Amino acid sequence: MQNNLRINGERLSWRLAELATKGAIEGGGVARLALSDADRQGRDLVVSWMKELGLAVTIDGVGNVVGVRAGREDGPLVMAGSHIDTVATGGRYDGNLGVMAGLEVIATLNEAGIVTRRPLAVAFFTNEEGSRFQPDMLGSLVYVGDLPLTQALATPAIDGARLGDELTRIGYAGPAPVGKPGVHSYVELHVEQGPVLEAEGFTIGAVEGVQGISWTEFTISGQSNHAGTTPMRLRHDAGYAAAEIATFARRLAREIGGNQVATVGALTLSPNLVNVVADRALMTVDLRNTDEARLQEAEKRLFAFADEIAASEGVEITRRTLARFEPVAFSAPLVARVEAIAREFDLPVKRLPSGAGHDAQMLARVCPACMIFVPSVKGISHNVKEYTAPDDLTAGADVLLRLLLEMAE
Ligand code: HGY
Ligand code: MN
Ligand code: MN
Ligand code: MN
Repeated sequence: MQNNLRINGERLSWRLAELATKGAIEGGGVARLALSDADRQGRDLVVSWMKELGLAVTIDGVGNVVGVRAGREDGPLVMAGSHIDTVATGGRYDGNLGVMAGLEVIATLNEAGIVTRRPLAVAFFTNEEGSRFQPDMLGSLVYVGDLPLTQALATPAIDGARLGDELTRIGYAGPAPVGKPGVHSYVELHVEQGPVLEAEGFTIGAVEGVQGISWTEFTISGQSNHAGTTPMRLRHDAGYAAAEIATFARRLAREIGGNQVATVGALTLSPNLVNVVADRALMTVDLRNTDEARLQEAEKRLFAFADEIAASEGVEITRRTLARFEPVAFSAPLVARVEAIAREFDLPVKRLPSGAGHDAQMLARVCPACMIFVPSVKGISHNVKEYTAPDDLTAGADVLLRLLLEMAE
């Protein structure tokens, strides 16, 4: 009976569409920055669905929400999860799919009257994206006990708010303790957010791990001056120094090779006026690589270049690490099961690393964890045009259902 069990794809798509109305933006995307009002609306909707499905809902000190379905026995949780916060130009699938598919699994088991041996859980973690508060995956890092709650609550947002105050403001500062996860195994369904599965004609990705991530914020202080009267040799131009660092980062990615990526996503100049040499620049550089040694080499060269530019332009450059996670390998037996189940369902499946960070990489610190990818159309994500075909959403959720059933017996 259980082997033929499949999820209800229409209901899954319906939930995703409903959730996407919370923080909906032009173009069909979603803006639900962590702990914003839109995030609260999304949280309230998902919590109401968890309760409708009969889950026992707990909220912990950093706002992580876990819905538990009792098993025939007590014990560690077999968990599906992800995040429902988004970037400011987000799509409706990044993170949301893993949580909605988890709820769909619960609904399917409720309908089938199946009670698993181990308890099942569906979780969403606070601030996975790391856009508003850094680091990313902050909530799941606290959940597994590797970031102290007090430190997390003191985290400043890029808009100046304090994480703990925002949590209280939206009513999600919960009583449940953090750092004692009690998870037996963790499976996260997620859109690939890259071009590989679609380009090579695969439906399922058996994700072998997550690449290393290094986020650095540079503050460049120069001297504001008149754009017309100041000779070039007398300038200490923070804007120019920032531009040099940005072009160096792009060159670095090419030179380091492999799957090295480098991104300058945030760059603000002040006073940001057409006729004033900038005296201050604030910029971020996101470096990633599956190979830790290469990632360290990229960081070393970037920091050395920044020191050179500081000296040659006569500006002061300070840097702050916003996030730094080494590459993570997922549980080999679980990755093999994702592959085997996909094959059993006649779904073309490929093993691949994840270019994006995910909560699964934090859960992997405390239990066997894995991820299931489904294709992103044109590899687009962190963009309102993010899209995954309903059949692929359903296929991924069916693989999730089967793997959770295996883990929970
Ligand atoms: O940036 C990331 O990899 C993720 O979306 N937090
Ligand atoms: Mn995500
Ligand atoms: Mn994301
Ligand atoms: Mn992510």
